[in-house]
Amino acid sequence: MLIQTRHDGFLHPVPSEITSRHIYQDRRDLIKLMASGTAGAVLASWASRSGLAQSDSPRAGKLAPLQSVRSSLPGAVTMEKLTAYKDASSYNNYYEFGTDKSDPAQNAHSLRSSPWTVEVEGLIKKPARYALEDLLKLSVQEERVYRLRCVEGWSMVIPWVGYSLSELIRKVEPLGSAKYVEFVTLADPKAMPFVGSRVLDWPYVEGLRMDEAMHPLTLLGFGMYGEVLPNQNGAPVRLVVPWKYGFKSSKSIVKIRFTEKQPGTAWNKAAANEYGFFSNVNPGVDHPRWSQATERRIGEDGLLTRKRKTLMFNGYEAQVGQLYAGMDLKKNF
Ligand SMILES: Nc1nc2c(c(=O)[nH]1)N[C@H]1C(S)=C(S)[C@@H](COP(=O)(O)O)O[C@H]1N2
Ligand SMILES: [Mo]
Repeated sequence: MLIQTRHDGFLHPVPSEITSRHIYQDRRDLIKLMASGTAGAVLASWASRSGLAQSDSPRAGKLAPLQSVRSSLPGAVTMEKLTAYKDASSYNNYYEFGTDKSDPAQNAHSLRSSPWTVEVEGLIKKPARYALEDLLKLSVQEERVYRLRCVEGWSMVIPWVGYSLSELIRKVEPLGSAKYVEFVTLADPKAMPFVGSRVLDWPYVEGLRMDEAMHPLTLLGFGMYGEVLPNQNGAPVRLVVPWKYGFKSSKSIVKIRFTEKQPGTAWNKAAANEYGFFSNVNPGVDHPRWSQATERRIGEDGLLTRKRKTLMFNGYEAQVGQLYAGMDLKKNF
């Protein structure tokens, strides 16, 4: 089924793969934007997105829909072709469920993502335990189309649903002494066959500097492709930090802790010379065992497909470059 959007020849029909609820919300946003006079750019993006969607529909699965509005944040919606849902949900890193890319999709059905609570604690005025339902309602759910670049050399373009982590951080009122944020993820040996193995130190922990955590592009994600997250992508709540290597985007978060000292992180503990705390995407700083200058976009794997050049900060330099002004990024990799 095709849903006709506008008839001035500017917009294309939108295929039904994008849920009608989604379209409806987009149209409402569009009407608001038209009233505010900023619709031009959005119309252009709409046109190209629907055109791309037609040529390669990133068909979503059959999970619960998660309503969202398209983000208007600068840099939050790349116009690149979306990775197919099938690829984004079957080629994963989630070591708690195994180390092969296909393991998480095969094994993560044992993850019970409901009921779920996230404890927020440490150097804040308002420590709290958030039930997932309350966390979901804390702010407006936005759709953000981010590139995600894995440290292993592949990348995807995924429409995430969530809101800026900064919304939650403001609510809990960090103390002046809070310099870092630590993200602790679920480590349930009953549900997760590799917890207990010696590949990594469990639970999987990640961390950000306070200004990175507060950056509006840092997303607390609850969904993708207009639906709640599949388990293998980190249900029910994960981080998405688009200018950093994928492993900074911790999945299935159970605790967020504000600290004065830089937290130890899973991959840094496993191999400090290979994975630094910052892990910003940087084509100029190679991994000790491979180059980071290029990447393979999942879904573009033809024989003649050229690798893509990896961009500084994964292409988000205009938005986040300032965070690292004056820092030696070869040392602080
Ligand atoms: N808890 C947890 N989070 C994790 C990982 C993991 O093994 N465990 N892998 C990371 C890595 S290496 C990547 S590339 C991304 C992959 O996210 P995706 O599968 O949704 O694309 O998740 C990150 N988050
Ligand atoms: Mo990764």
